[in-house]
Amino acid sequence: MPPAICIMRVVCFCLAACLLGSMFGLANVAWGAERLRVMIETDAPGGDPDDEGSLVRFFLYLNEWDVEGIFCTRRADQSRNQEDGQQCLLRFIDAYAAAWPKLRQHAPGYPSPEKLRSITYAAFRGTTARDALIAAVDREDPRRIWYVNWGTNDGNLTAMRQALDHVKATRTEQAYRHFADRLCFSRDADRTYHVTEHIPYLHQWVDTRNPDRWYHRFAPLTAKAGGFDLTRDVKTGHGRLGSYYTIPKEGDTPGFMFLIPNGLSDVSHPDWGSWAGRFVPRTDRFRREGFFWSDARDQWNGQSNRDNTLRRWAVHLQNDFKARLDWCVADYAHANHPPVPMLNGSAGPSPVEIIAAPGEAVMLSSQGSSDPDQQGLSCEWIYYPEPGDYQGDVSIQGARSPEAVVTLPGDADGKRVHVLLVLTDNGEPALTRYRRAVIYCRR
Ligand SMILES: [Ca+2]
Ligand SMILES: [Ca+2]
Repeated sequence: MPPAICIMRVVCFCLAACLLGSMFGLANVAWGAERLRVMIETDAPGGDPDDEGSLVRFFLYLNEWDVEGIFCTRRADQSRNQEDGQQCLLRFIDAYAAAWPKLRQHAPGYPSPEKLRSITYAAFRGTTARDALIAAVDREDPRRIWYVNWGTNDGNLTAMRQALDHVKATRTEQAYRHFADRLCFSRDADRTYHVTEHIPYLHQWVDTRNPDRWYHRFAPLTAKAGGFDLTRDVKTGHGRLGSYYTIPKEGDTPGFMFLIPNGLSDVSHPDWGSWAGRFVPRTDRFRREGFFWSDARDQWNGQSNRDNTLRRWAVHLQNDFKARLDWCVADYAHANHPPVPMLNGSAGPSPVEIIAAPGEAVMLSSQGSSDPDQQGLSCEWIYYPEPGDYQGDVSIQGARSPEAVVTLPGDADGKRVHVLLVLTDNGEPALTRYRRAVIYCRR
């Protein structure tokens, strides 16, 4: 088929896929359509100072979401440095305030320090945190809230549990279940002061901790990726916020990394892969539709293991962190900004859905992709079998060209094939964004 006809066919199929998406389970794709509502709960400044590393990274991505709550669980007598959790967070917000004028030059959407102060709550004292969470869930907004728990201090109830307990005690069973269904939860809930008894009613749950302590793998897999150097790239020369970074562990970081709309992640599909790794449906007692945990494996560089689900993106995510630390202190002209990929004429981070017949050649094009710094761009097209349901080989011609041709196997009828566009600029550090083609093979 001549390329022009093939492109037209792909465009037509894209439109058809949009119309028919729900038939194929491809509806409800969240990216591009809306900013996520996000809340975090942190046990900073605990005996383990790793939350303070995660906080540095989290603050640098605040432009990506509508953050509506920061809940602190440590009392002063439970902290390692005599400040309670709220005081710790206010200290971080002061450091963010110093960087805010610069950050705003680099990307829209960074909330004001005043806004952040107004949504930072002490969950260990009174009912203000609980009530704020309830009010946010009750607010008229079609979007659900992602509640990312970075650990709740022993003996203190998580704010989410306080809210759910209260709603359960004061509303009808139906109203309680509706309330719980407005929440998506990230990280673990194993212990009783977490939300185990409410878990069955939550809309979605991505456990970035279990099984086998996946959260302990973040630092070993990323800390030195691409020559990353904590002292040089974070703790010195990048302002007060970077200087607050503690230890390279960031066990809670995966809890929000998969929420970053970089074209790779899709919150509706944690099993598609992200900067937190890839997640699969649970197989334990919490097995239920919409519940995932960290038990995926990727075949990559000749090996199949769980680390690959994160390791394959480690350089990209650390370079992105590095650039954002530069944003804290540099003017726009003296820092790098990520490229903006286009896939088959479509902008935004959402996947492009294509329907094509088995045996057909599908053209994928990055034409129209750009870089805000006018840097050169390199394209890579990756067949990513694990998120799809066709496990055999798929050939890609032009895998390092701006346009590629994917030949669908003859025996892929009824299967979905995932192909990623990985677009990297040649700035310093080199930055990467992605687009995903989900090709549904159908005769
Ligand atoms: Ca923690
Ligand atoms: Ca750039």
